[in-house]
Amino acid sequence: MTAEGFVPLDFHELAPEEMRRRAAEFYAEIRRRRTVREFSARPVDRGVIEDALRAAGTAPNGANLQPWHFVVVQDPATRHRIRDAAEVEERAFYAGRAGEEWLNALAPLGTNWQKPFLETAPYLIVVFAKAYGKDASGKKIKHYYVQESTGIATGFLIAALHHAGLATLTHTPSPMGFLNAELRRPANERPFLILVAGYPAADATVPVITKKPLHDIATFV
Ligand code: IYR
Repeated sequence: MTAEGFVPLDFHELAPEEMRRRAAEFYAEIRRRRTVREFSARPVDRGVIEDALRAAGTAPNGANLQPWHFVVVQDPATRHRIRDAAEVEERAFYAGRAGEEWLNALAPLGTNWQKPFLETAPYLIVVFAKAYGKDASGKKIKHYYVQESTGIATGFLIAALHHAGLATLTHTPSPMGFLNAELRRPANERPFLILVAGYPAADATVPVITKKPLHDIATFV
């Protein structure tokens, strides 16, 4: 993990037309990504998940300390318990804990407290952010930009799974502390989100939403 000197950058320069073509091609592919809430139980090759996690692990991060851990949950009994625990929190959230403004913002998405996908989809990837590390003797190692780093890695993971032809759902039961006990993760690991991954159900639908145009999300100065 620690740098051991420097090597030449493995940079592949593209011709300008090729660069434009690839930029447009990537946008065309990534814009088709949709958050899916209805999953098929069809199995997915574990190697695809492993490569997507390897891709996530290449994300830029604070001091290259790689402050994340991914727990891939396939076991049906564990998923059943995660669903039960998540639905307890979600029930309270949708019954009012979220507050009126938040619930109004979510209304167009058609979400509710029920989370059947936590049991249907073949994989739950529980992303943990490691608040600090530990060396061999148990001494704390300070981590930097933990949330940013884990967020970037999760973005890579979502893009990699989409690129591989799978659907995902970023699920954030709130609070998520139960995931430490359920998955026996240490206290320095904080649940970040659950990424549900698999094939969409054959009859899956998604809400009609729009993305802001470039001029609303970017300013060139
Ligand atoms: N955790 C809830 C609520 C939720 C919150 C946001 I912000 C969303 O974009 C979607 C859902 C749930 O998972 O239903």
